[in-house]
Amino acid sequence: MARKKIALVGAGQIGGTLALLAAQKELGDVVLFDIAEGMPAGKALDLAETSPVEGFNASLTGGNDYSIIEGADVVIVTAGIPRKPGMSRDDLIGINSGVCKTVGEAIGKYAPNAFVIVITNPLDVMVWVLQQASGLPPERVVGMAGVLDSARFRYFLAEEFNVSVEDVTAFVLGGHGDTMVPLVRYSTVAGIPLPDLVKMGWTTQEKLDAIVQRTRDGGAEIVKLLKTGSAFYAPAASAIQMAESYLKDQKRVLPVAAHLSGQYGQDDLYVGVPTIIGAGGVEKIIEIELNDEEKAMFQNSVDAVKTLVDVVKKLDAEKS
Ligand code: A3D
Repeated sequence: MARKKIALVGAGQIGGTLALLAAQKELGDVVLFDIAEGMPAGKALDLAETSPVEGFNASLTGGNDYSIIEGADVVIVTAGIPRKPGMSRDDLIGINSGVCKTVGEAIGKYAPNAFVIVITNPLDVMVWVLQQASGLPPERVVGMAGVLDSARFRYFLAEEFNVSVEDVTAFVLGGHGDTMVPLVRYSTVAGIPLPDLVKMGWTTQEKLDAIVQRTRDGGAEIVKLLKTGSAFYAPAASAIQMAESYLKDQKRVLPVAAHLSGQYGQDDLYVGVPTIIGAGGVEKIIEIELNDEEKAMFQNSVDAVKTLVDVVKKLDAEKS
C-alpha cells in the first residue's frame, strides 16, 4: 500500500509538532507549507534527520509553493497568527479570515479529495470560511477544538480525582471560546457520571465548577504563561488523533467543529458537536438530548459563533 500524504499548511509551532507526531506515528509522508521563506524546508529537514534516531519511515519535505500539497489525503491548517497575552481569539479574525480564504482556494485547487482539519482561530468561523473557499464537501472539512478542550477537561479531572487520565471521559460542546459548554453529566470516571461522584464525596460542586471554568480558560492560561504565543503540543496531538481516525477508518467518536445543516436546530454553521470520524470524513453527527440549562449554554455559544460569521460577511462585503 502506498504511503498516505499529509500536508501541513502553516509550519509554525503547531505545524512543526504536527509534522513530528505524524512522522513518528508513520501516518504517511509529510509536506510542510508556509509563507516564511526557507522555514518549512528547514523544519522538514531537521525533522527528517530525527528519523534514523527515532526509527520511522516517512519522508518530510517543505516549501513555499502551494503545489507541494498536491494530492494530499489529509490537510491540516494552522496558517495565520496566534494569540498574544491580552488578545482574545476573536481579535485574530481580520488577518486569519483572509489567510483561510487563500488556503481554502489552494486546497480546492491542489487537494480536492483531502480530509481537511482547520486549527486556525477563531476556530469555528475560520472552518466556515475555509470550507466555503475550498468548495470541498462539508463532511470533509472540520475544525479541531473539542478534542483539545475535552483533553484539558479530562486532565484537570484526573488530577482532581487522582486517577488515570485514561479512565476519564469528558464531553465538551459548542464553539471554541469562552462560551464552550463542558457537559458535566455526560463526563465520567470509568462510566460514573461526575454528578454521582459529587454525591459519593469524591469532590465538591464548587471544585467541579472551578474545573469547568479552568477548562473554558485553558487556552488563556497557557498564553499567559508562554507570553509569546499559544498552546501547541496538545492542539497538535488532538488534530493528529482526528487525522488518524480518518486515515485508518477508526470511526472514533470525537467532538469536532462540524457543519450543521439542521442538527441541533442550526443551519449552515460550524460548531463543536460529537461526531463519528471515519473514511467518509464526518460520517455522523450525534445529536444528544440537552436539558434546559445546557440548551441555553449551547445557544449562547452558537450566538457567539454567529456574531463572528456576521463580522466575516461584513468584512467580505466591504472588500467587494
Ligand atoms: P505560529 O507558530 O505563529 O504559526 C503560524 C504559521 O502560519 C507561521 O509560521 C506563519 O508564517 C504561517 N502563516 C501566516 N500566514 C500564512 C499564509 N497566508 N499562508 C501560509 N502560512 C501562513 O502559530 P501556532 O502554530 O502556534 O498557531 C496557529 C494557529 O492555531 C493560530 O491561529 C492559533 O490561534 C491557532 N490555535 C488554535 C487552537 C484551537 O484549539 C483551535 C489551539 C491553539 C492555537
